[in-house]
Amino acid sequence: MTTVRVVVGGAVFDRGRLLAARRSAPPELAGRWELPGGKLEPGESARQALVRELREELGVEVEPLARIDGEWPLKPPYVLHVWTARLLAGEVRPLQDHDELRWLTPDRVDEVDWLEADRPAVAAAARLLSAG
Ligand code: 523
Repeated sequence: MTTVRVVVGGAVFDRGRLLAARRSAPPELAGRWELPGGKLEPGESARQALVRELREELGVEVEPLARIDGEWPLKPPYVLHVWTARLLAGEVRPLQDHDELRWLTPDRVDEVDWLEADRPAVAAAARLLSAG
């Protein structure tokens, strides 16, 4: 039996908008948009991994808030978990893995081409934002 391995993505909120990040690599994912994040390292919690990944990739500090219900399959053995997070400090910049960042209001989240696995969590995040 293979144990699933978690990739954590962040639904980062700031002033009523959701952050979308366009991947620059690998070639098969480049140009698609995601909730930024990455694989958990050994011994790390999802919250810790999210804080680390967003610091590395975007140069910001975030506070993870709550997990969005659900788990979405990626290339085995990986599965995607998504947490909402609040921007604490800094301005997002595409330092690693991304070539464009966009802040989307909830009515506009469908304007970018999200990776398949992210779509249900993006819809849930937009509902949370709309609900205020
Ligand atoms: N996804 C995905 N959605 C999403 C993330 C963060 C990741 O579908 N929001 C997929 C894309 C990759 C896999 O999960 O197939 C691993 O994500 P990646 O490459 O961002 O994880 P890293 O940065 O931890 O990977 P390494 O470069 O291998 O360390």
